Amino acid sequence: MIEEAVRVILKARFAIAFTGAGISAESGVPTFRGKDGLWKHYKPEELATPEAFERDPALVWDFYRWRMQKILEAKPNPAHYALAELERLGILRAVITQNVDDLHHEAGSENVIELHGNIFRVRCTSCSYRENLKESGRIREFVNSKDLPRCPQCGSLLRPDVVWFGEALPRTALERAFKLAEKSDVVLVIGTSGVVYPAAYIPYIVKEHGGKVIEVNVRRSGITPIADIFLRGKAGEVMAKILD
Ligand code: BV8
Ligand code: ZN
Repeated sequence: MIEEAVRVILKARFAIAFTGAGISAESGVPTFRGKDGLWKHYKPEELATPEAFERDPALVWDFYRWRMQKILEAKPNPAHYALAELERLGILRAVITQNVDDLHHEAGSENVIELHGNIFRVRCTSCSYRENLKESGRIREFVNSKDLPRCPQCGSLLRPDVVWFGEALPRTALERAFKLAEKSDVVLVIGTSGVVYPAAYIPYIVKEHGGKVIEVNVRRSGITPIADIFLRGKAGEVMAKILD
């Protein structure tokens, strides 16, 4: 099956990757669903929604600070590096990710579309202030502080620049992702349960336009029914083999 997948990828006219939390599992970043998933201990509705932030911003900030800390300790794994290498070789045109952990950038991927935002970016709940904490060097200050972060421009609460349930995805990112999917003849789907929409449409759009779907996952997912090739296994291990 791996040889078949390599043949399809090498023959591709326009290949993209679509990734979820599973690609970062081997980097030590907790996934959302599944046996040790985040949502086991927390309910998404209690944390990743505008209502939750409205009701208890301190609880939501505790959750995101905890996740920022986990992600800061994480390094890209061979799956992230393999996608960056495939892009460098001109085989992969873009990575469309649901992840907010910035590990694709860290691994060297250039053309990354973040459908659900980025945990290291914050934005003001009132004015247009945005800050990339990695660029401003304020991550440590943010992660270690116990107070609610305030906007330096207008004093209102800052929030994580990620997409919560019930919120629209960033329009430009979503439009770019849909356009790329329409043009793709191969999509490499790695580590997603394929249950969150509209992101999960991406592989379906490739399929509808006659493209091939190659899935890498440790178990079946919402995408497996349309997968032309299903490579059961850990993303890091399978992608390392594909690159060989
Ligand atoms: C929207 C970001 C409308 C922040 C996340 C009721 C009200 C409102 C909306 C809805 C509703 N009911 C349904 C909806 C739609 C909803 C939705 O799809 N819900 C699902 C759960 C049913 N979608 C939304 O709300 C979206 N917005 O619809 O707005 C709208 C439109 C216009 C105008 C206004 C409003 C917003 C969705 C984005 C939500 N944000 N998080 C943060 O990260 O904290 S969701 C969260 O799930 C993450 O973003 C994550 O990326 C995403 C998907 O999860 P996965 O990445 O797939 O991860 P998961 O843990 O599920 O799976 C991991 C997979 O990896 C598994 O398959 C596992 O087997 C595999 N794996 C594990 N280890 C490995 C591995 N594979 C390989 N190797 C390994 N080692
Ligand atoms: Zn402000």
